[in-house]
Amino acid sequence: MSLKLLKQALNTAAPLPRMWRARELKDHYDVVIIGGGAHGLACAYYLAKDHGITDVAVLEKSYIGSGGSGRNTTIIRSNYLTPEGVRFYDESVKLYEEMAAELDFNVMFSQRGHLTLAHTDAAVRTMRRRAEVNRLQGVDSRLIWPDEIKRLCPPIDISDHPRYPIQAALYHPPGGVIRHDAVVWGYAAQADAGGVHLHQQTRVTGLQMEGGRVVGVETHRGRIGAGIVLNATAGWATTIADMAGVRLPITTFPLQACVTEPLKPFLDVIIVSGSLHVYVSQSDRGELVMGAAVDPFASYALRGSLSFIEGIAGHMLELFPSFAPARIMRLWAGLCDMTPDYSPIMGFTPVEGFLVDVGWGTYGFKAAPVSGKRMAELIASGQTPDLLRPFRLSRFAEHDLVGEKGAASVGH
Ligand code: PYC
Repeated sequence: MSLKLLKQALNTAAPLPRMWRARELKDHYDVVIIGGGAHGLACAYYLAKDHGITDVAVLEKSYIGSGGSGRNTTIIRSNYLTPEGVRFYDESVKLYEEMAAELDFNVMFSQRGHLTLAHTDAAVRTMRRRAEVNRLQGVDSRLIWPDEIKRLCPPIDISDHPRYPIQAALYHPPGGVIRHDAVVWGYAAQADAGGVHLHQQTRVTGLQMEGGRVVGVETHRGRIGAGIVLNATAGWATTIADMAGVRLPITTFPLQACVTEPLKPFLDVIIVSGSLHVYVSQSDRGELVMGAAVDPFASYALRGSLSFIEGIAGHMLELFPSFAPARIMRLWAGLCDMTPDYSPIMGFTPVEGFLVDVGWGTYGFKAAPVSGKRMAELIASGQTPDLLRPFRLSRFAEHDLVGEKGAASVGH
């Protein structure tokens, strides 16, 4: 425990300082960011820190981190399939590695290694290709075989008894897990310290347009003028974009996840099976954090379902028969905005002043630092950074897609 924390704990008379303040809503900001998740907060933080742009508001309709940032299964990795994706997520992993020092907040990043299992010849070929692409970009990934998988993960069943025996895995040592709400709180605290206004419980009801550009945001608390508006929402990305008359190629699906009761630590790698549609890691509280494929229908439901529990339990037990006695304690869903190529959309839109950081599917949390940093650079310079160019909205009209389905981890 740090000395600062110990002094605070012993000093019961002085209330703990708030990590960010509630401020008056001003009638104009240079930049208004819609969405108080890790992406919106990271962008606000980097605008202030890297570019001295502090006249910034983050509008969140609920509490910060209440969307995908607080609902994901906290996996960080950069073992993607396309060179564009690998380069982009690799910068994010590097920013995550420095985050605790950068934000002066313990985000509990644990780089314990990430294994994507292959159960078919076709999956082995895809993993081999991913390993090659990763290594060409300087990212640590390699194909490993069942004996090494068993050494890294003793409880896994590598026998030929399961319906889909394990043939190989893509091993990515830098992959890890992190405390997701600490990331949100760390960015929020430092954005606030940099002068950014965080407005929770502030719902956007419309955008104001003048002469083909966006000039303001209507909220249920009143109108705010804005130089730039960034849509950094998930689930409501198309709703907000519609307000500016911008059509996004996005469909929203729920992704469910669950945790078991806490167990003694026994699983210190992350295991993903794209074929069985399951992934699992053990949290520092001992819970098994598990998820599956997105629901097979578009919806905005945030609750878990019995069919999800039945499916995940069956598939998980094929990999880990010893999980059988573990009880599932909680389940929930998050909203995943899927694009046709399973890559996000970042940058300018045809409407002047209206920018997007959307379409994050099932991989948004792991990209928050890099998208925040590079979107801040784009806003400050008016130029699209090289790392973001492949993910521009116009790629769909230009037939220049970035196909990442083979690395999405989760079935879609
Ligand atoms: O892309 O690593 C991933 C992931 C895990 C769970 C959902 N997406």
